[in-house]
Amino acid sequence: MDYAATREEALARVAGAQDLGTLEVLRVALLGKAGSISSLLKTLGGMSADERQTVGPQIHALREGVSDALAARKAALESAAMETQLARETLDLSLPAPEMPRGSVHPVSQVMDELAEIFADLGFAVATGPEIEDDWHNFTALNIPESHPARAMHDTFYFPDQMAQHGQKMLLRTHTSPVQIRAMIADGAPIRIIAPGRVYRSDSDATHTPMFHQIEGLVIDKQIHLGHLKWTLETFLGAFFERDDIVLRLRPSYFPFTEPSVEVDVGFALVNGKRVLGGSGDAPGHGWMELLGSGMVNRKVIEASGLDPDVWQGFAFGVGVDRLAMLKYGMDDLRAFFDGDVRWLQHYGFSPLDVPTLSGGVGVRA
Ligand code: 2NL
Repeated sequence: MDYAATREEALARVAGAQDLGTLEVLRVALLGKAGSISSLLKTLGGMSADERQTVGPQIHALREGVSDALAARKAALESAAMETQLARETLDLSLPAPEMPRGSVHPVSQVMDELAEIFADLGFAVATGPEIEDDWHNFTALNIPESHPARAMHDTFYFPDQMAQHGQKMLLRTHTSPVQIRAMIADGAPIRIIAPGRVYRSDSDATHTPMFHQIEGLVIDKQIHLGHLKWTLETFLGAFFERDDIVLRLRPSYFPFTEPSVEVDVGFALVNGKRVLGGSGDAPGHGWMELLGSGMVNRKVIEASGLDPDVWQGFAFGVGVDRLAMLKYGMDDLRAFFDGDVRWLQHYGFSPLDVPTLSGGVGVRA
């Protein structure tokens, strides 16, 4: 039998296959179980030993040759297909990337980040502490007397008596002042910190939620006076509200933990019925808005924190973070802050990629 002719014919058909499908059909027809070359191999079994000696290698060579040709043709067709695809498909690198669903930063978190940024530039560190506090750190150390209304059951969330620790009743902190007491005890003086966080009071209506956010600031050093307090508040409020015309009015007040105590009003203008901070509240069309409480730290509080009040003095202030957020970003209902409605968050939230920086702006909108 003329295997050379069989070989030529098979190679011609392989070379002629124009696509991978045709080539596969051809492979099965030649080398598959019932393929023509496979059938030739089977004829070896019926041959004499001599015949097989001469014919065997020829059939095997035929099979090898055809198999190699099939593989080469397959590789050629595949790379041709790839070339065609690459020529046809183009990547438009100028297209914007598809929008990915992305969460948003809650305005309270945004404002706390902004405040941390502003106060970091004034040399304040951020201090944190437990939300479940004891009676001593929350009240006693702050010179809040046993009879003070803030201590009453109906104003403060107390834990059951069995949960007392070291003889102290436990409660949900009503301000972040205990964080600052702990910081003074742990680190001593001088100290310059802000204490942002959640605080709790038994209070609930349109303008009060049982949980809200507060930020307090504390500076203890030698020779600190009310002038430092006023400058610090003016600088912080100017940076926060991004205005250079913030005017403050300081009024004498009373807090057990400060002496003297100072309530701080900020001047605003009425623009289309909305309050816009800036300018003196005494100017025509202007008014004063009470914004925060502050004062020189009471010497009894400095003493309770383990420091000598004849050496160390300082100022402290406290302000509601939720209130600051509402004033800056224009929300009018405090309760929506804590409803967890994603539509509200999409509207008032901030891009997680917009990290506030003093140079880039602290209130950049998404
Ligand atoms: C307010 C405003 C205030 C403080 C908080 C404070 C903290 C320490 C010592 C002294 Cl450790 N004072 N914080 C001072 C004045 C006001 O909060 O309206 N509170 C009722």
